[in-house]
Amino acid sequence: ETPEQHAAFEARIQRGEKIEPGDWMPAEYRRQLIRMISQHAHSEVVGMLPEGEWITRAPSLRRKLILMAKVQDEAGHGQYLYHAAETLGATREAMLDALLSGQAKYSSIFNYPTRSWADVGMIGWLVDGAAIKNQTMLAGCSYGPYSRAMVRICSEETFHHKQGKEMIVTYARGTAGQRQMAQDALNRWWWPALMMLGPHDADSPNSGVLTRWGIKLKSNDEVRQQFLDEHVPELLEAGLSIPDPLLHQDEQGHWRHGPIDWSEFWAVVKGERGLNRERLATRQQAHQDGAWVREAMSAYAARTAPTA
Ligand code: FAQ
Repeated sequence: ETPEQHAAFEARIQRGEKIEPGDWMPAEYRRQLIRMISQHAHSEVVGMLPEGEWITRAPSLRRKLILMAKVQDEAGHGQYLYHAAETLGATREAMLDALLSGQAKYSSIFNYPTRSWADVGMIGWLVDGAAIKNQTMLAGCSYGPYSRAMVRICSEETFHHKQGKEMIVTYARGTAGQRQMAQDALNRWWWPALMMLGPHDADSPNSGVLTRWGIKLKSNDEVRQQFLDEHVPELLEAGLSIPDPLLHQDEQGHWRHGPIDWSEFWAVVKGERGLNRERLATRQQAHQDGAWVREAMSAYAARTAPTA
């Protein structure tokens, strides 16, 4: 890596150009993107599990069809993202090994349990809502394949967000039991949803370089603020109460939250709290169950490969 190559790269970033797979890039730019995109892919794949558990227990055929389509979308998102990471030289095998062996990170939010049907709606409203805020920003990022994957993923997640909101608003206006179920889901998902957008800016070691190279266009706290300003009024309008006694609006009209329990966040990220072990066991089993498909595909590919 020469200083001239670095200078030319920085100038391209300054001009707002997209960096494409064959282009020269600093090793650290490549490393950061592989880290972030593979973690994101793993999150989509593990993200199928909390909601997937409810497919057989959906309360109507309509809700069941919507949930099946949503979970299938998450699998597709994982695929686009693994492909985007592959354009940087990461291999699918290495990424899957890292996930299955527990070395790789994936979003903290998917280590929380889904205890009731309303959790499915609350994930759509809050988790997809937070993911969209983060990913709309990433759709403008400097790496072409990642930014383009985000455009499609965000449009699909907008449907997920709407179905979640529609479900929770329906229950919030329903019977006392349904209202209680929606409120209970909000009580459990509110803080994890705020945490999933990452540590405060002062405690975010990767943000500096990601911002400088146009990968992150907004900081963790800026995205969290956008999430709050959109979601707080809508949840209150639905008649739900937010489990934060210090939540208030400042003079500029922004919603401000009380202190976040980051010790819980780090314990969940490290797998010391929550369902990390169960999630990985389910993924390992699924991988094992799919072995025959991989073997059949390799055998077919070997048989149909053109002979020299
Ligand atoms: N969970 O320096 P920062 C979805 C780690 S997709 C676990 O601030 P950065 C769709 C971070 O990796 C949700 N670890 O990191 C869906 C780093 O550790 P490392 C996933 C976390 O990268 C919906 C360390 O903390 N979305 O929900 C988390 O600048 C419904 C220091 O943090 C993406 O992955 C966390 N929440 O900012 C599916 C989007 N936060 O790697 C199913 C792409 C931070 O140095 C159902 N990623 N850490 O060892 C990003 O935008 C960024 O990576 C952030 C973190 C914003 C997540």
